[in-house]
Amino acid sequence: MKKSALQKARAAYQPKLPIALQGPVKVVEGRPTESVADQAAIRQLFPNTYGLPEIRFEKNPNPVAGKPLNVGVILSGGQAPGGHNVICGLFDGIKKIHRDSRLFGFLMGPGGLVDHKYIELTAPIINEYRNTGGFDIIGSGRTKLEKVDQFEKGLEILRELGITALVIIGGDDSNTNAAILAEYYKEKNTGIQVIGCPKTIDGDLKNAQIETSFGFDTATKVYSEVIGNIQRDCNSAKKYWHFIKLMGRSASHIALECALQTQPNICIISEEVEQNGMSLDQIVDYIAGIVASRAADGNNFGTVLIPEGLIEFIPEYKKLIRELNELLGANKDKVAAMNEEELTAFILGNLDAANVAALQKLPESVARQLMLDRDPHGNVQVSLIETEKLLSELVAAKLAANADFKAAGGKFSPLHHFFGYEGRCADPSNFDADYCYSLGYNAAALINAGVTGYMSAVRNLVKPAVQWIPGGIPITMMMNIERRNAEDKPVIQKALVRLDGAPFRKFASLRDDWAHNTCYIYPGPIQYFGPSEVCDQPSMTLKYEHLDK
Ligand code: FBP
Repeated sequence: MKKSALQKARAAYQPKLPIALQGPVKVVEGRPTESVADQAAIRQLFPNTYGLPEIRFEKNPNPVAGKPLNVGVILSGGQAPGGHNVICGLFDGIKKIHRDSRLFGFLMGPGGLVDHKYIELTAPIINEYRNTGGFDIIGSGRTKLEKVDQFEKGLEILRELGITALVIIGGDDSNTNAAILAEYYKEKNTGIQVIGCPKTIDGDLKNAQIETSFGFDTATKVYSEVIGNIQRDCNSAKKYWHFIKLMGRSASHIALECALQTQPNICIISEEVEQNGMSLDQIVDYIAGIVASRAADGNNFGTVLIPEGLIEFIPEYKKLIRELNELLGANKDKVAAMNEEELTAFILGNLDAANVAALQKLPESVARQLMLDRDPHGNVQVSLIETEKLLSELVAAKLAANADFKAAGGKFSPLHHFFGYEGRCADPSNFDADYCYSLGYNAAALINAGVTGYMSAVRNLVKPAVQWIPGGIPITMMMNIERRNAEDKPVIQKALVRLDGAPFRKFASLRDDWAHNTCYIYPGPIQYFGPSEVCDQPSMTLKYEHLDK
């Protein structure tokens, strides 16, 4: 395979490990844990894996010889920079424990386990993928592992290959499934351990124990580079308003991080919209007000960052989505047999009148997305909703009716962008390269420690990598009960932007200045070689959150 000059140089990068993982480790157990909420219900659902202690690894001055480990690995869900390094770290970790250890990769996500599609990951394969972006080493998929027959099919192939531990690299939904699988395999006494790894560019898999999910750092740096470039372009020609939608599902972490890095004129934070009960019209008013005020100063240009999940947080649409989810969830079989026309008629005939009205106010394409498209975990596919166009059209209509805007010579020429896929497979930043490699290496240590139902956790991330603290967190500790597809389900609690958190507070204290004055920052591309303050900085979200600790 032909390689770019950077790819060749990057292949030689040796990711940094926490000092504790640089040799044999010993396990230090914390106190028994409780789930973050709904303790009685979670305990009942996970009788074999509930309440386990947190684990920390420390250097072991008296190591014992390790045994060969046969391990399986799965990449689950959306791509995130650094996934390959998790696998490389896992491979190196199990080989360090015993040179005869073997790693098997299940192909195209959890479906590979169920369908028995796999490859053995050997050193020549692993070496091709060190420090590279993408999930192409084994592919990824969104099959939801939740049924007993899937667990049993998985068990067949795990037994056939002599695999005694499975590592699932995924987001909140995939790690929830990892916990369910761990419980099942423990209950059945299969001897198979299941370990999760916190992946997602969205940054919403974090809590008191997991400081950040991997991929967030690189993806937001890529988006911020491009937003910075757009800002420089728009500040040069001074004639366009750029409406930029950013991935992130429900949470606005990506938009907030990019705002902190680039200082746009406007950034909407969905969680704030919800807290303030803002209607779509009020959001449009807010944006149009800033466009008009900049126009009055002769600035007919600007940037607006929009989190992709915004619509789910506008109260009238939140209500609508909740009723839609209940309706579709409660009629799964009936709905599966309907064509699009029948389904639309069924939905419109069964929603309450206020929700039908809310739906009918939306452009047809947006209404269609809300009604019809769900991913296998039941999430609305917000990345497909063109919120950036919806908002700019409504802002244009508002400004057309604004006499002062016209009198001030105001002009409004919007351009639209959606950044998501551009950043998900970028070569990992040094931070993500080190973090991911450490997560994988740490997962090997968890396997060697014999635990199951744990998430690989590496903490103290604002410090240099050698000072990071490796260990494991029982996944049940992060769980609560939520309503999904018309049923109460145990799930890992999603982390939304906290309005009382330092990253948001910083943004809120500066945004008026950014709106009216032009304060753009141009972060430039990710740097891999050079001074540490340029190459090794963690995200601003992580740094500000650390101030809250
Ligand atoms: P995960 O939650 O699986 O990490 O997905 C991240 C994400 O990139 C979201 O930001 C986005 O909404 C979604 O995937 C897009 O899904 P798809 O890759 O199926 O188009």
